[in-house]
Amino acid sequence: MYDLVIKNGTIVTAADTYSAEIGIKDGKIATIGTGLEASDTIDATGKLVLPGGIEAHCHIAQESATGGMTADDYRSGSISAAFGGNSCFVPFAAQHRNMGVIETLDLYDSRAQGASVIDYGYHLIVADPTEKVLAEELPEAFRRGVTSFKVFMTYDLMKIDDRQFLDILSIAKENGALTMVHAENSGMIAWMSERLVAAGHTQPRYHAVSHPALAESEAINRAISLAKLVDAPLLIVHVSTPEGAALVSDARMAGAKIFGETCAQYLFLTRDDLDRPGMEGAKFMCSPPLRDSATQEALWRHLQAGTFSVFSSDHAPYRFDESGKLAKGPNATFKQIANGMPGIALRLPLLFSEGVAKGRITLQQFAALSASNAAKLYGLSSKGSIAIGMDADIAIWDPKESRTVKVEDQHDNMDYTPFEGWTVTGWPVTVLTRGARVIDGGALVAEPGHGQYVARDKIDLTGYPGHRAAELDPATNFGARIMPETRS
Ligand code: DUC
Ligand code: ZN
Ligand code: ZN
Repeated sequence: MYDLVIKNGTIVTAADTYSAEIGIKDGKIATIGTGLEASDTIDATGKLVLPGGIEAHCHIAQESATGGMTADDYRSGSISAAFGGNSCFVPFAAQHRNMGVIETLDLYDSRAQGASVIDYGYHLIVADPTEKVLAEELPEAFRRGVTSFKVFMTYDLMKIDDRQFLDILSIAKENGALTMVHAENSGMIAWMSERLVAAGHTQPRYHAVSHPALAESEAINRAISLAKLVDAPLLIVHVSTPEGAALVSDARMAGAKIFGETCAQYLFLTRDDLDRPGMEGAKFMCSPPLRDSATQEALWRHLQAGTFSVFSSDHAPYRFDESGKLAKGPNATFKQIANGMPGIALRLPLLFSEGVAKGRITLQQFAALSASNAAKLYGLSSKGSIAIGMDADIAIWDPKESRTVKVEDQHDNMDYTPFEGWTVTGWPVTVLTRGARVIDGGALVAEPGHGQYVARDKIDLTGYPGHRAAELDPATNFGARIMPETRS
């Protein structure tokens, strides 16, 4: 009756842990019960059966505004993600200046189609919000199932100003989309960088100095204020400071439609990693930068307390050679080195090992952070849980398996991992996307092209009272209608 049955495992969802069998038919979870029969069986004795991970922040086949290309394409990036327990991912499709949004999505479709082994969607990066983009192309992107738009408050070739930010927030709100923001104060970073470089402080470690914590908290405060003005949903990506996390937490407590994400590197690495000999520190450069151990502890507490809806890798792979980190030579200043590090395969094993195995988070929190929250927030309605009718996107974990991370065991296109030598306990051994094995017993068994594009739904804001700015409310602003109605 079923195509596949998973037997003898312990099912873990964001709500429960229990023993049952899962019957899969036509790529969906058809039943959950006992005594199920099928021609194909997975014996999950001693294993945890979790929703397949959803990696919601990664840079795949993406060129930067200055032309550098990430080392991973949709084939290698998706394979690496799958080995790390993910059955779906949502990389970015990056609009650059003078590019259209639809042109951007077509380009990324051509890069992803036939290449990915797991299902995928895109967040759109908006760097050039022309009138046409705002009026026609963002709504069209939304109709194509691209229901989240990322903007930058820093980087000369990417950043938008506050007025453009308000335009995007309100168009996104009108359509039911979620805006995401890279929140750092551009002027502070430029000012610090100029002075550091002029004084000869050019090594990778000064990257951390050039991005003060205040640059993040100022920008997060401004971004939240802009979102509150128009009562639009906003997700602050890669929050790296306690001050930034507190702003997210306060806004959420007040009922605003504000969401937060943090990433593995901010919990597991510190700026001391940037202070390695020669150019080695370049391997640990990302933006916002790594902070300190007190920050790690504070971010763990926010993760435990629910400030962060999403926990991501921000996989931004640039090799430690002329194609990546060393493109501007071995003596490049920190300003000339690509920002980002790999991590798509280790996000979940690290979270399991340091989080669940060490008693910092529950299995339910792990399921929520690995898949369920991202599915809800990003409109992946058929994914992110183990329930009848959902896609059979499943990761089977051996909670006892212990591994030491080595670059030669990785499946991305990278020549280093920032987590070299870490020992992790708990490992995803089998991964299914829509009922088909992608990873089986630790080996890749799916072909590129197995992964399909997923058109996402609008964001569900049920339960968020939002923020009513008196100046935007016709009842208190002398009847001025400034915001369009939200489409249903
Ligand atoms: N922002 C990201 O989200 N990823 C890599 C670098 C950056 O600035
Ligand atoms: Zn960013
Ligand atoms: Zn990123």
